[in-house]
Amino acid sequence: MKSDKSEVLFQRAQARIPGGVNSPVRAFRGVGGTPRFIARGGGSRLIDVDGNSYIDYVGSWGPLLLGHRAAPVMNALREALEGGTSFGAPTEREVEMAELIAEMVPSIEMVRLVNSGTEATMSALRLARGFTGRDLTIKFEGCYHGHVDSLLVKAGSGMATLGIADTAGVPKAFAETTIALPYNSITAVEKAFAERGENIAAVIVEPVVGNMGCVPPAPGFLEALRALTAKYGALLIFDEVMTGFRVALNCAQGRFGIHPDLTTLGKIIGGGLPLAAYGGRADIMRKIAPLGPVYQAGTLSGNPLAVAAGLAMLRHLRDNPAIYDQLEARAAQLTQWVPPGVTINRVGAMFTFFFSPNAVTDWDSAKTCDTARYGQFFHHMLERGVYLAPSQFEAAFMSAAHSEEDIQQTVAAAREFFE
Ligand code: KE4
Repeated sequence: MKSDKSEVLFQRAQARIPGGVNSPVRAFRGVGGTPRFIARGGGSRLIDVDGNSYIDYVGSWGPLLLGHRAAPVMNALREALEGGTSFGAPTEREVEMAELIAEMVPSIEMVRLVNSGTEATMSALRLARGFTGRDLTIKFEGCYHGHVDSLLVKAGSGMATLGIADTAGVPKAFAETTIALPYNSITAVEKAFAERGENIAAVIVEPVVGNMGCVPPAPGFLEALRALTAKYGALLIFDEVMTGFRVALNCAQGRFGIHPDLTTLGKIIGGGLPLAAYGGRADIMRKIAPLGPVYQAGTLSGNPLAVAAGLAMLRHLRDNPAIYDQLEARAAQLTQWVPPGVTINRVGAMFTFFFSPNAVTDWDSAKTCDTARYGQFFHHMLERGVYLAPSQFEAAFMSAAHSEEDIQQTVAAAREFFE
């Protein structure tokens, strides 16, 4: 496949944008080669500036559960555009969005809209500290919660891809407020609480990890987090920016039957526009300004266009729950054949082909993967019109727009690599 225009654009981009991209994982550093510059999307497909068409399993890193240019979202945006782009004042749509999120996620009694997953987790963490009066946070190695200073400790996603253990620029004092533990290790969490429980404000967790690749919670792990946080008076924060409305209509918390104190949401709730949220118990959320002493704000928070897209997305999912049966079936069909030397983890419509013959249950096992071979696989698939995540340490996403033919083309291309 020709990539001439992408190569020219990448050269120009690198002159003015660090790494030529506005988010590190897009730079193909994890797999090598030139990132494809995208001209447009449609359904399950991306079309790059050279006119190459790809079956897209990145889906903008999760938001596009309905595929590109989904009719409900596009129609809502066209209508909202007639009214303008931003007001900096409350709107009816924001009330409707808050009510809809509370209806669809029972643990969320009150919610605040923000513009990115990072803002959501940063705000949720500040709120947890303000509510408990404590400073420490437990997170898990290989989990990524956005580029929040104190959470860029043994983080996944782009940091795992680039092999950045801990980012520069974060004061030691900030990093020291974070206790990073192995994912799925209940004993490690019990020990941390036994030793420092009275100073721990919150545990923040990806209830299904996407950011070291897809890693499901071990049986009992989420339940243990719920019990330990309750026992020690810490808050349980489910970071559902990726899993929210992805792994089930009622999110990971509904799929696994856990009631967190706070939840962060993003990606799907914006339908591809910049929209995220944090919410949970009303007694906690009432600590947020202007009601309480924990400050958080945003010029474009609750932006009319983003909320219109998000409302259309969530209403469509609520009114068409059978979409999740289709997503589950298509993702199961795609991951049915397990290539030799590969481990596949899948929860609902998110999955990862790990280039390791061993089980992948945490960061220590994920990082043993053969990332060079993953890079070869990535380019083999790209050349055959299949666009996977340009990193071993990311999840792949199925959308409702992916067809039987897409799955068959993908499996055929993968089989060719291993034969
Ligand atoms: P954003 O600030 O990128 O909107 O969200 C941060 C975030 C928070 N929590 C979870 C569980 C997330 O997965 C993310 C962002 N996910 C990555 C993909 N692994 C975004 C892609 C990127 O960084 O370009």
